[in-house]
Amino acid sequence: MYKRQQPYCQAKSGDAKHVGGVLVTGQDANKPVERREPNADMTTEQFKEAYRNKLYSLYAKTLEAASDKEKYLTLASLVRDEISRTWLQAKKLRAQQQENQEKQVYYFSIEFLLGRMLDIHMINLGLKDTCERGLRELGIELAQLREEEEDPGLGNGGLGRLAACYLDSMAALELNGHGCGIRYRYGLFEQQIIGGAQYEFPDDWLKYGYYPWEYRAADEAVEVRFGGAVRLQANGRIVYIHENYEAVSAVPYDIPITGYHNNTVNTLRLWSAEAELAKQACAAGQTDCRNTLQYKQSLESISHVLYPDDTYHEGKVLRLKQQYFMVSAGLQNILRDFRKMNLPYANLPDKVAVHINDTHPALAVPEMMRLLVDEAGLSWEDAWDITVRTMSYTNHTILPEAMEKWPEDLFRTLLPRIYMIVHEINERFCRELWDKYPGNWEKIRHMAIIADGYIHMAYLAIAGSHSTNGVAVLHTDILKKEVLHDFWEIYPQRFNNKTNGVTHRRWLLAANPKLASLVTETIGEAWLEDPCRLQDLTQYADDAAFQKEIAEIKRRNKQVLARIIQQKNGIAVDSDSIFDVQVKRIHAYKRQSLNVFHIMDLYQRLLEDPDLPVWPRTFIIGGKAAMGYYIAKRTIKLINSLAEVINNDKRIRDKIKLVFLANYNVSLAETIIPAADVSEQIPTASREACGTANMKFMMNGAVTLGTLDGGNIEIREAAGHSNIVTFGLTAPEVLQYYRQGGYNPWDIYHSDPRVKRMLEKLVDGSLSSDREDFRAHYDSFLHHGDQYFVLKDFAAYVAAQEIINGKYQDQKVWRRMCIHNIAHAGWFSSDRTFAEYAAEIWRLNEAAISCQDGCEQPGFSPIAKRLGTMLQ
Ligand code: 26W
Repeated sequence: MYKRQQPYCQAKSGDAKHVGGVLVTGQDANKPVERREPNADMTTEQFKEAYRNKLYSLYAKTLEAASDKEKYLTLASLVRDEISRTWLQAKKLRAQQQENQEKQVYYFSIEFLLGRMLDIHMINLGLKDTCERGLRELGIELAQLREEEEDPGLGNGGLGRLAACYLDSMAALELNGHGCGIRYRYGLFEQQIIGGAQYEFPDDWLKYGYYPWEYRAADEAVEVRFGGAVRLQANGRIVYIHENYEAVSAVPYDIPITGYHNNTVNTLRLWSAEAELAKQACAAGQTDCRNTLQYKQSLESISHVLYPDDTYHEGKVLRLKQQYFMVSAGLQNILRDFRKMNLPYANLPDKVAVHINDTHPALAVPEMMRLLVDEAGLSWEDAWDITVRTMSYTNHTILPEAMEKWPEDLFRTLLPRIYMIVHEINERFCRELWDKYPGNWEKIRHMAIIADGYIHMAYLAIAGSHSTNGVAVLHTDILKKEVLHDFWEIYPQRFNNKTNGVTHRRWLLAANPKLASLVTETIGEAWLEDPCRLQDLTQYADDAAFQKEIAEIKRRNKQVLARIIQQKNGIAVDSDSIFDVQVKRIHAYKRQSLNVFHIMDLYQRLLEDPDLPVWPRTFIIGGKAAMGYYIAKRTIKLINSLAEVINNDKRIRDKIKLVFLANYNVSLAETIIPAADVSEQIPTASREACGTANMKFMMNGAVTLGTLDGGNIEIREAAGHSNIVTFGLTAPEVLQYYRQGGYNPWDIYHSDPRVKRMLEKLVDGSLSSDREDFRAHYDSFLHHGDQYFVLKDFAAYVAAQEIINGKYQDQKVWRRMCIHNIAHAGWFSSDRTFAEYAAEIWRLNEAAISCQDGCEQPGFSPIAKRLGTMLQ
């Protein structure tokens, strides 16, 4: 019989520890570790007092008169005050410790999909319960205010959200980790479904500004130069003079990233392009001012909008400008801070780690070279050695169309000095290859950073950094064996795997508070700091009472989602039906079409036999399609057309419903994922690098229905083969077909009547009055070779769905599967992933590494201990 447990162990003090990311030694070390206990000192009364005063000072309004937006901003400003206090302390400490400041990591990413911040800050600062209670006593529901917060869509999908989860883990692990990105004026478009089709609207997320979550640091602005030309001047050594360039001001906006129950506040610095200098140039008569406004706009357009594409490299010059803008501003800022330490540049790799999140920030390699050679006067060799030891790179996709390569002339025109440096890097790299493979021009041309008029950014990132990692075991394997094989051959020690993770604080504690408190009641709260302790739940997997509580919480989360579906789509869904969910960007390789084909087949079978023994099912699909991605946009239309038919066909007596939820983003995910029974993770094996939503579903007790691809494989290993349902071609089989062919979709068309019937329905008008509406799909499956094996995996997928249907109807079995998934989800916390990056790539906490084999001996800081234990 399970019963409530006491909270687990307190942190033990050692002779060195970290406070706010700074190593404290000697006498201070003996002061007890001041973990930020939940703001025990702020009482509910004090909160209510502070809240009223803040409301008066901000809006001179009484509670009754205030709008929800004002009530939200009042609470958020109170939280900001708390953050500022902690941040100031951390900054002061860091300034004091200038010399032996701990190594800092800077995570460069062109996307950060943060989501809303209020809840996470309140949880991390230990304020949530007090605020929620105080607000309720003031007659205000926190849930009501939550909706007032903007959800900054500064990312497309997996890559951007991963960066945000990592920021949260860096702060939770009290690591000195900072983000560097762009403060886009407009984030990822807002998706509206009109007539079943996707329409895009500007994401005007800054219409009310982003107070209180950002701090403008205008005094730390830097200049970034574009265009112009480079003149060489020999005075003792070659000096490269960049002239007639266009100068843009990069103005930083700092977003505080709070750590969980500690005194850490890290910084996400987002750079905004402002044409301050343009005005000065105009005033100084350097530029003609007639169209200064236009000029100003053209300069500021750099940080105007996020490129809404997450798999197709378009090669637009503005995108290259964005990449250089972010990288140059970030690195100038880092070297400016480093110079304050008065250390030789040779020590830079001991004090700074720069991480390149996919190839988008790969210009960090040549820009660091420019700053070290041109500005700091180092030799090329010294600069290169420092650059390689400072930089590390993560690859997030093997899709050829996503691999960035820039036309040489465009690159040279926009970045003349950087082009020269990349040219020199390539020269030296090819010479290194020549030594290894004398005479083998083919291989050298194939690996060259500059080849066939293009600059291959992945090759530049690999050559210019000491670590290249994939994001799941299978993905890293495919990088080594296939996509980057030649590079793995020459740099085997640089390649490593870091399987993705997600922050359990947002995706379980904040998104599913009822489940989180049941878990804490059952096994104590140790899982909050060490998510692997969730494993203690396995002993309750067959406990009827515990199973009942888990099922009850899921049912209530489903009722919440059902209400939202009613509001947004006007569809009544049965919250006792199986909630079968596929939410992610719309992409052919993610195979939303396979999901649609199963639904079409099930619908057909129900028409033929309305008493078919299937448990009622609600299919929920969500996701944005890149604006120029025709077939992805058609897929959204197909889903909505099918939904129209199914949801209004009384003959199947509401046994199945299909819902497309519009404008899928972080906040919607936080409501959908806790309500899911089935997590659809069905990409063509080998195509999905890892996936991270799959981990979030697992953490919330959904059962994965998936192919053996990316993170699904490791989820199966962790949860156990009987707690997941897998199907379909494996990655080696798919790669084999891509290598040697041998797959003809017509074989399936002719051998499986279900497939034939479905494909004909795409073009016979049963789904849309315009028979051409889904012609592109029909052709992609039959006339363009069904690139992603949708027809090939159809039969296995339908069979797997049958298994799900069977298992769900035995709730004892199903609930055990849910509990095992929650219990084994701890390893997929981004805290574990981050401890690995910190120890194995950035070597942040040398201490942590050496404590892996037993942290008991004295002298290991609590953080080192935490990192050490994480890595066991
Ligand atoms: C140039 C356009 C572009 C933009 C973004 C190309 C590629 C990207 C991203 C790398 C795409 C992306 O988000 N990849 C996803 O990254 C996740 C985090 O590692 C993985 O879990 C997903 O499998 C992968 O698709």
